[in-house]
Amino acid sequence: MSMTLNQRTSETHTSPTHRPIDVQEWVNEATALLEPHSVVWCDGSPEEAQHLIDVMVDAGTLTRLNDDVRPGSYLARSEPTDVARVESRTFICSIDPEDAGPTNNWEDPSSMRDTLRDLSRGAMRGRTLYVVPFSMGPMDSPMARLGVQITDSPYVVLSLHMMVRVHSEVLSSISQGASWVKCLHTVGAPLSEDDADTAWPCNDTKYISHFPETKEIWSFGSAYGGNALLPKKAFALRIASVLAKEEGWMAEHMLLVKITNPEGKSYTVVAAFPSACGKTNFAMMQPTLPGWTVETLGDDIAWLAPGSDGRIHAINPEAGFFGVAPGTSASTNPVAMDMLSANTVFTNVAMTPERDVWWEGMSKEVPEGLIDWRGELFDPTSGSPAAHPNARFTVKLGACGSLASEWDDPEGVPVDAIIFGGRRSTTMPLVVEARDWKHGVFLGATMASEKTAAAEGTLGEVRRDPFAMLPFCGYNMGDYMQNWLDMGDRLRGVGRMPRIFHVNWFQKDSDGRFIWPGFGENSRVVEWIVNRLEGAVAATESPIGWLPKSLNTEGLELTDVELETLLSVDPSLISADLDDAEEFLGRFGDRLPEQIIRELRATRERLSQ
Ligand code: OXD
Ligand code: MN
Repeated sequence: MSMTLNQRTSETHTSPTHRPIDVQEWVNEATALLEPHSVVWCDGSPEEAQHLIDVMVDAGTLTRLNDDVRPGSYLARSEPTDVARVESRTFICSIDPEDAGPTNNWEDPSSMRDTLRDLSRGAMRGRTLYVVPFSMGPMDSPMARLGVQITDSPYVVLSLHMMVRVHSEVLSSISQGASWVKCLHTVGAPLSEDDADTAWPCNDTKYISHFPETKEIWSFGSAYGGNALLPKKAFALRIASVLAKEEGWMAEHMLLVKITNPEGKSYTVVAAFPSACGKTNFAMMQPTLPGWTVETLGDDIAWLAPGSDGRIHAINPEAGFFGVAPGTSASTNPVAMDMLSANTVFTNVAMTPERDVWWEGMSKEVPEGLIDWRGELFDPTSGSPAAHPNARFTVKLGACGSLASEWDDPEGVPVDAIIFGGRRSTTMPLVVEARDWKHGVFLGATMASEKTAAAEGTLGEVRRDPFAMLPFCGYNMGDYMQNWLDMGDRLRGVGRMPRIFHVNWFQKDSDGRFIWPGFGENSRVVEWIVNRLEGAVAATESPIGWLPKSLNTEGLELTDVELETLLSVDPSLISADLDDAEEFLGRFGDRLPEQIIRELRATRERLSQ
C-alpha cells in the first residue's frame, strides 16, 4: 500500500466510488478552510497504523518502549496545558439555550460557527488532514451509528484505530444513504515552511462544540482524550444522547458486563458511575466469591435500545479502552495489567530506565531513575507525581483477557440490571434496590459523587451528577430524565424490565478509612443483586429503597458495626441529601419531569413515617 502521509500530494486508500458525495463535499470545504498540505483518507489497516507510528516516532510524539518488556507499545507526553477533558470549554450550541439546559455551557450556533471558522482559517497549514470513517458498534448492528472524523493529529488517528471500528466500508454505507455524524477536529497549530514541529501540537484556545440540531461536532485546540477523540464522549454520549431522545433509545455513560453465577446462569448488567469511581475495575472484576465470573463488554459507554423481544438491549459503541493508568495494579485490576502488557499507547505515564512504564499505585516501591510525565528526571521528594493523575492507556478491546464473546454481537445483550453509583463517604449505603423503574430513575437523577484529585474543583465536595451524565448530556438534562421515564412507559408490560440498583463502594469510617474492601469483593454485592433478580433473597424496606437483610461477608474482616453502617441509612443524612438534591433539581424549572418531584415527595413521606 502506498502512503502519502507528510507528502505534498493527496491520495485515497479507498476507491473513488466509495467516496460519498456529501463526505467529499465536507472534506473539500474543510480543506479550503484549514489549508492542509495533504489529505489522506484512512482505512484503519495495520499498515496505516504502522505508518502513523513511524511518523510519530520521527516527530518525537511517540517514544518506543522496550520491546522485550512492553512489545508494540509507545509512550506519548502531552503538553502540560493539554492533559484532560475541559468541561469549561465544552459547548452545546442548540438554537434555543433552554435546549442545552442549565448544566451545559451554551453558545449560539451561528456565532460559534463564526468563531470556529475564524480560528480555523489556515489552522492545518503544513499538516496532513486525515479523513477517518468509523462505525460506533458492530457495522451490521441496527444499533450502530456512523461518523467521519477529520483531524490533523496522527496521535488521534492512531487512537481512533484502537477506540472505534475504522473501516472504508463505512464510506460504502454512507454512499448507500446511511446517516453519519461530522466530527471536525484540529489541534489548531499551523506550521509555516521552516517551523520545526513540537511533539504535541495544540493551542491555548480550546473549543469542544456540539451542534445538536445538525448532529455535528467541531473541536479546536486540544489533542487529548475526549476533547479530540470525538467518537467517544462528543459523539457516543453528547450527540448520541440527542439522537437517542429523537429515536427512542438511550446513550449512557455506563460499563457493560456479563456476570455468571456458580449455577452457570448469566446476567448482563450496565453500571453508571461518574469519572474516577473505578468503572474499568468493575468492568474487569475478578470475583473473590468462588464460582462467579465477570466478563467484560465495555468500560465506559453503553447504548441501550428496545429489542424485538421487548427487552432493553445494550451494545458498547466503542472498540477499545481509554483508561486511567494511576491506581491500576496487579492487585486492583490484574486483567487490565495483563491487557497492557503489549500493543498499548500510554500517555503521560512515567518511564523507567529500561524504557518500561510506571505510575503511582502500580507498585509500592518507586523505581529509581524514573522520567516523569513531563520528560524530566523524577524527584520523589518533590511532592508531585511521576505520572499525571489523568495519565491514560489506549488499547483495543480484543486485548482484554476477560472480554465476553458477545462483544461484537449485532443484536447486543438483553439487560437484566442497571446500577448507579457514586463516591460518597457517608449517606448512601453499600447497595440499595429501587422500588420500581420510576423510583430508579429518581435515584439516577439525584446521583452524586465526591470530587477526586483528578477532577476540576474542590477535593471532597459533593457534585450532583445525574446518571453520571452531567458533562456528557447533549441536551437539557430535565428532558433527558423524561427520556428515561418514557422508556419505562414504553416497555412496561411488554418485556422483562431491568431492575435498578444504587451502590456505594466508598463509605468511610470516622478515621477516614474505606470500610468496604471493594474491587473483587464487590462480587458479594453482585451476588446479592443477582439473588434479588432471582427472587431468592428478601430485603428490608427503607425510605430510599430495598436494603439487604444480610450479605455474604464470610472471610471478610468486618465488625458488626461496620456492616450495619454499610447496609443502613441514617434518616438525617438522607434528609439533608434530599434538600441538596431538591435545590439541584430546581435548576431545571419546568423542564423537570413532574414524576421526579413526586418521587422526591414520596421519599420525604417515607422518611417522616
Ligand atoms: C472518562 C471520563 O475519561 O469519564 O471516561 O472522564
Ligand atoms: Mn467516562
